[in-house]
Amino acid sequence: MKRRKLLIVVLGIGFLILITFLGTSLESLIPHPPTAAVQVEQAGPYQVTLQVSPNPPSVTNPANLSLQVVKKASGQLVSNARVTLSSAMQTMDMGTEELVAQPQSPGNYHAQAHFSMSGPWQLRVQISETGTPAASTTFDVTAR
Ligand SMILES: [Cu+2]
Repeated sequence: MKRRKLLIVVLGIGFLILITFLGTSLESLIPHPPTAAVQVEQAGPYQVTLQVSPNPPSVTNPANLSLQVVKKASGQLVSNARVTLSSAMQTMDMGTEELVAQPQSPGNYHAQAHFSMSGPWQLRVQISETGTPAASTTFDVTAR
């Protein structure tokens, strides 16, 4: 009787390990459809348009990220903001890459990010203007 209980416990633990393993490997096997090349998100008082080029970004080369920042209320281009980006893979901990986007033309900022593995990534964009609290939002970017 005691042996039987032990067997059940061992089988139970084995089953849990198997399920966890399957869950993890399935997550990396399931193809994620590419996200849109142009995406729009709201961040506090701002509206942020992200353009990823090429899309989907390739794992071998850095992708160009263009961001346009406008005031939600007025549609006015926001030119003197500090725009920082951080990218992290959604399905595993591969660390976080932090970047500062460089101003290009009024309201437009540019950065290059390397999505070094195929799958879903999350890109956090933070916008701060002097005298205004920083606002942030996230974009999903699927790399291939
Ligand atoms: Cu990864």
